[in-house]
Amino acid sequence: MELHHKKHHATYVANYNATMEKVLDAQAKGDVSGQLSLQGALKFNGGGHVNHSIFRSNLAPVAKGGGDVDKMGADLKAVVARDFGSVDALKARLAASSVGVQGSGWGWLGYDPADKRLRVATCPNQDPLHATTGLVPLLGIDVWEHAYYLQYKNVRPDYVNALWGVVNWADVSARFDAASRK
Ligand code: MN3
Repeated sequence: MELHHKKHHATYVANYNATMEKVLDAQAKGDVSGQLSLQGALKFNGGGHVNHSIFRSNLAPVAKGGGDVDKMGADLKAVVARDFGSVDALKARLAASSVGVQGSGWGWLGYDPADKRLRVATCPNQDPLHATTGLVPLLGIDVWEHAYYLQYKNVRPDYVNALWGVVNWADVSARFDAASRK
């Protein structure tokens, strides 16, 4: 996780800032084609930054409540029961979708503001959940190989199952409360 944050996340931030400067430079020159050619890099690096920022606050060491489902707020707990049946059923759905991502990407628990329901979704590469689907991200699972190859080699299911032990349900609940109050 330390390497993941210091190297990978930092690279997305640096590349996003560098791309943004090129966008502004192209804009200053009135170069619309140049601006459009940078959209892919903007989405990839900006998405990498947004996704890893959420991921980082979604996790906590066990000593700080990581993995403790009792830290889940009452409102989120009720909606999880309504939409999935149980917390275990939610975990099973999110794990299966995340493990099933082809290539690199993310699994998400999101909130759909249109019908006020929880959704499990996946995104390829670093596509940011909200900007590309409209779902508000509550809990992200990074299934890029760089997230797990050092500890879990190529065994993505073992990594996803181990992640449940460090999920910060208080953070997931705070995100749900903020999204559902709007
Ligand atoms: Mn990552």
